[in-house]
Amino acid sequence: MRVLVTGGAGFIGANFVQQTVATRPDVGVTVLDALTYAGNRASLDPVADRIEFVHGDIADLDLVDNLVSGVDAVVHFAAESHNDNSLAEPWPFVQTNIVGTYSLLQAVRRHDVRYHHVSTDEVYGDLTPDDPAFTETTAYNPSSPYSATKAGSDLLVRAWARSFGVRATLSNCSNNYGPYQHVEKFIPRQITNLIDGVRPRLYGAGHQVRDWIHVDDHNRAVWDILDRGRIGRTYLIGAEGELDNLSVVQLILRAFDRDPTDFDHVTDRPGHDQRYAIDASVLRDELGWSPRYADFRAGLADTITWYRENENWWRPKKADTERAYAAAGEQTL
Ligand code: NAD
Ligand code: TDX
Repeated sequence: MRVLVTGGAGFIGANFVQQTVATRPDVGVTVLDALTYAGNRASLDPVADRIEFVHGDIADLDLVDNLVSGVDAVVHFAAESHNDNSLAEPWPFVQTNIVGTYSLLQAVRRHDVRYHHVSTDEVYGDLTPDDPAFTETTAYNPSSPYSATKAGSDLLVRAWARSFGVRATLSNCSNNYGPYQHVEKFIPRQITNLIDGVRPRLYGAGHQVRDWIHVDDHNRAVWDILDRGRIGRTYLIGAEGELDNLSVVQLILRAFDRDPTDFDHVTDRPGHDQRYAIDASVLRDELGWSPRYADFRAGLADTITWYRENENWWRPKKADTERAYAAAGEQTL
């Protein structure tokens, strides 16, 4: 079997490729990645001689058609993935997340190739503290340009499955953490700030809640869906990891032996979603999946160790990332 992994030089895609090479010697992997600011060839160094790497854009119809014709399945991770960037400049999100997904769907339709679409719980909008968690039937209600373009891409997949019989599955996962995550994202930003002696930066009061899952567990679920998922279905992936942002910052500070009040409140994100939470009971009951990182604190400790030991991986991106936050107007409150 050969799989085409789009976005395989990104955080979750690279983890999927590493996991696949480690656990499935019978699966050949081709990565298609445009190496945007978020892509990093070094994330594939541990498996570089075991995979084929193609540098290109998922919106390139001819390239994608050619690559899809030679594989048995496509796992689509490539995206513009950062909410704050989508508020500063939405266009790349429309182009990659919607037009890029269209390009892949046309190719899998033409060559009758199995397709798995990786998406986010943000398509459902946000919850109040008392709402029940998202399920597969929660209505779409995205808030940001990022989540709106992911919602648009999900709806294209559902339409191509129903109208053209594309053999597709979808997954909507909660917030991932773990090694190789770009330093623009919440957890690696605070860890690398502390390594640099800079105070963590919490948006607003920090009462927003995210449902954290280790990236290894996300990708084990993706493989379960590829192996045994029902065609046409959506699966929600989450590990019952709800925590507010303030608590996460305090856990990171404690792991660095710092005072838990030693952080700054900074400008809040416009339209900031209040709470995400996943009900993963379909995935657990139907496919028998369960997370191995049931304890967020243990996963966080492993992640901090990884960033301490892999400064050469993240250091080249750190200064530009912080410059972009400053240029976007982030200020200490
Ligand atoms: P990321 O930003 O770390 O990586 C995205 C990758 O896609 C990069 O390697 C980038 O170079 C590549 N890419 C971007 N535009 C491309 C294009 N036009 N053509 C080819 N490659 C392109 O993102 P991530 O956090 O790894 O997210 C991967 C997927 O998982 C996304 O679809 C995202 O919506 C979804 N997701 C992410 C999370 C999370 O917490 N990070 C949670 C749920 C779902
Ligand atoms: O410096 C920060 N301070 C802060 O308080 C940053 C970067 C973020 N935050 C807050 C905003 C969010 O409430 O932390 C929370 C997490 O922020 P992000 O890491 O930007 O993630 P989020 O916006 O929740 O989206 C993530 O999860 C769903 C991924 O980036 C998406 O790709 C995924 O779909």
